Amino acid sequence: MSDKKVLTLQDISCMGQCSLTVALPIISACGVETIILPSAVLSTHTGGFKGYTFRDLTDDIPLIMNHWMSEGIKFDCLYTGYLGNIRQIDYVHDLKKNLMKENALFIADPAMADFGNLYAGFDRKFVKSMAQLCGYADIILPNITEAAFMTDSEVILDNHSEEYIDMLLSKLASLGCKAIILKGICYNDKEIGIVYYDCLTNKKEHYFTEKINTTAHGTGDCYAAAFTGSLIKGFTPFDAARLAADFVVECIKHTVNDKEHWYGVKFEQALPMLVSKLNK
Ligand code: PXL
Repeated sequence: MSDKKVLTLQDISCMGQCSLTVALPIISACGVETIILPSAVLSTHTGGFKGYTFRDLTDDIPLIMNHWMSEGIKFDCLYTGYLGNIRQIDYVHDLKKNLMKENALFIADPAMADFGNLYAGFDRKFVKSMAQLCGYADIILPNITEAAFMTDSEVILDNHSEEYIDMLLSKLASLGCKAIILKGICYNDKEIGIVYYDCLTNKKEHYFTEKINTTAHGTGDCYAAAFTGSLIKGFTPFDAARLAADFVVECIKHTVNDKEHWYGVKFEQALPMLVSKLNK
């Protein structure tokens, strides 16, 4: 029996603890073989550094794909994160068609916005394209801002009502995805949580953790990587969603008191906790 292989397409932000520089170590630490397809190389992420470089690798995507096809290489899971432009989104369809085994899982994290704002360089057209891509996914992992943007809804960042969350879930489901993990749900100011929603059965399961009052970069990427690794290791989607939430809290706790570490979370120090809970 061969071990499962995850292909992940997202950028390398050389400095900044996000996208591939967290996905590869985290999924690998889960014990899962991780194949990377870098969609761009940036000197840093775009969320606070000034004057970053951006080497677009869009044209390499079909070349790398064609080589893998000629080698007969196929994957059990495709996990997409930050994508730099609409052409990259279009190539995801080709990767899915040409490199995935039958019944492979497609996990789409529409990493493009947070705290009510789009990341630098994205516009309405990109959001629309990302929403369409999410329609083809088995599981999508939007935060509240991304969910609201993809469904043309009002962005409400805290004090959520159940009606608001249900409205977002129902509009996201109508994109066509099979399941949703909606992140950043706050029904009160002490807890923050996720909901796992199965679009086929309408089953909804919540999980809450303590809310630490800070804004942390890259936590969505840490969440998606821990979720993907745990799911491929055999956890149910809801158990993987819970473990990923606990992991992110641990990452934030290791970071929150270090004012100089504003650009990411010290996920490395939380990896032992993730691995030990995975192996319990
Ligand atoms: O963490 C998401 C992310 C990934 N990649 C790049 C980013 C960001 C968020 O700002 O700028 C390049």
